[in-house]
Amino acid sequence: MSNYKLTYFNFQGRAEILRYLLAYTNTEFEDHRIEYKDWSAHKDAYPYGKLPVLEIDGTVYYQTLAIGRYLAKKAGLTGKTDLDNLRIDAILDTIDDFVSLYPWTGDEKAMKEYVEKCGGAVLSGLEKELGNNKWFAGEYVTWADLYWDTCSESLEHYQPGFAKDYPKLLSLKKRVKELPKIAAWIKRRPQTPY
Ligand SMILES: N[C@@H](CCC(=O)N[C@@H](CS)C(=O)NCC(=O)O)C(=O)O
Repeated sequence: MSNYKLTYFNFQGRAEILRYLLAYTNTEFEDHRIEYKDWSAHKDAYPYGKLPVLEIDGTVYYQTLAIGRYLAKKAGLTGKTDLDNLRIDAILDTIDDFVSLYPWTGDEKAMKEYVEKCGGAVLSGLEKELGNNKWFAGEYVTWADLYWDTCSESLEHYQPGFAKDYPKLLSLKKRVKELPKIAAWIKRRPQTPY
């Protein structure tokens, strides 16, 4: 069995999708967390000075979505066809673009303005893509559903109620959190404010 070590900061953030995917397959992993205040002493040791990274049997892999796609394949959480994957990947990228450009500065005015300016198009687009389906892919769950939950959780922390006008997206979050393996992870994961 391979040895997994996931390194990130001591919060959910970008690494949480990877923790979800590992938990979903009951994969044991070292959940290595660096305190942000200590980061400057470690930064140079990581590819491009960024986290998260996943070490698999001692080899370091980086970029959340690349690692996530690898784990999602193993978890059976990718699309069933190439075209399903094309659509799922587009949703993942849309969510990722939105969170990547979010001003994670704690500056309330900047965060509010960003969601006002860009949030409507993204959130109403995602709500429309989901429609009355249970999952973004339709009948079956994929890691795009999980990514929506983990990313929106961070946004919700900084801007409570940011998705309140999108009930379908909110009920999708609930369904993700009720997946037994995810529910068990949420119960046992280290408690951090976000
Ligand atoms: N696209 C990259 C982004 C990585 C990234 O920007 N990570 C941030 C944390 S979310 C980081 O390492 N920040 C510390 C720094 O840049 O010094 C990924 O998804 O892995």
